[in-house]
Amino acid sequence: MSLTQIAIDTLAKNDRGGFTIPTAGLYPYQWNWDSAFIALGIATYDMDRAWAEVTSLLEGQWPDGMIPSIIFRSDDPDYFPGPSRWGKTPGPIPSTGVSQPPVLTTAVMQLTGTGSNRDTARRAEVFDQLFAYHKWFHDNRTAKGIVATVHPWETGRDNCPEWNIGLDLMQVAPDLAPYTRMDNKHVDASFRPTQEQYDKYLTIIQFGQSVGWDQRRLTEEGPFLMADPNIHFILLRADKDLLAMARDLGKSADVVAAIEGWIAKGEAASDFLWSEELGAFTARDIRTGAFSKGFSNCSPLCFYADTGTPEQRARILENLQRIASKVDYMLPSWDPDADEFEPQRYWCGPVWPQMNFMVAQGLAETGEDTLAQLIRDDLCRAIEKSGFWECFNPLTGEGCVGKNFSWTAAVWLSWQH
Ligand code: 9YW
Repeated sequence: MSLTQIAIDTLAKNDRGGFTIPTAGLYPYQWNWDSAFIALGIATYDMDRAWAEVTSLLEGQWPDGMIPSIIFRSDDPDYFPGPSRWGKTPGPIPSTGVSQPPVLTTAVMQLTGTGSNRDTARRAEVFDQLFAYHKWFHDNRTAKGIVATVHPWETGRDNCPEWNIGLDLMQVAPDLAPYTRMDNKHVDASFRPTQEQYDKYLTIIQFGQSVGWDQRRLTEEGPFLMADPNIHFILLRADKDLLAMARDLGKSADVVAAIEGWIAKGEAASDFLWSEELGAFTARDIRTGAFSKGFSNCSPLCFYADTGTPEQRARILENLQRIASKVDYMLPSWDPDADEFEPQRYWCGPVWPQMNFMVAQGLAETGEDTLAQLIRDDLCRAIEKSGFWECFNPLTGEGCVGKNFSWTAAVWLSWQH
């Protein structure tokens, strides 16, 4: 059977009726940014079903505009922390209390086409909800003028070493309620975050619950507060797409001006994330100003967001060339020359399909075609060698963590059409 057919079958098996789970067992719910990539993959063969992926995700939007990282339409004992651990949340469907990188608007732009064939009816159907989601980031998840994150899970890059400087400032809650991890029952524990990291992740959840998931209080008073280049660049790109959508739909001058303001704020914030020492955009602790210590796979998303100075972009390209000479499969999630590089441990080294997708798109859009092609080809080689895994060892191309993974199948399909 062709890999394209296996990809379609993988997405069909992970379909739970209008929404798609990342993979059975390990992740049995709908995840926010996963659904955006999944929609792009499904759109290559079934546009109506692809659109349902978008609208089902929007069904979980909170009254304050947030779209949570996970929507719990059931309570699956195989997953922890599920709805009972997150507690009562204000949304229409039980959910987590943090968000994820807001790639949805850019996916909607791509799904609804360009030129005279564009689907303005579908854009109009979701515009207000997308606007409210972006507004939530700019109003409720902003600290010192920078879009912030309050939880490593919100960044989509759970245990990336970027978060260590913020986690080191935190104490595990002395009254942390006991719990049993489920992730390590499904997959090799050496691929997953450590126990101390999990205790801190759960400590932040306990804090969120203690303030009734008031998102401003979580941002201002919570135990963890960092700026993330992943959320930053994805939101900046999405703000630009939202602006194009607003103009296309003839939205009011106030709406257009609000989005223009968010873009100006985002452009200014790129410099905040720039580490001159590393020649990279890195995470920073917002309270202390400390930079993280490595080049990650979201550093080159400056191309995707079309931001950064020519000098900054040139140094990012130099770093990419250096890293390409160290690994067999681009693009590792953490710098192979940095101390905490571990080629099999989740966000400490493995190649992530959705990141290669966005990085390659940004490089291609800005004329860096050779690198874009390398980043596409290397992921395709890893898939051809190992199958549709969640992520891949950048030294060997072996699959890591979850099998039969939806976004890997979706990225494959997006690139075949
Ligand atoms: C977890 C579903 C999610 C992704 C995240 C990834 C992982 C879940 O899986 O987090 O329990 O650790 O880090 O980006 O959305 O695919």
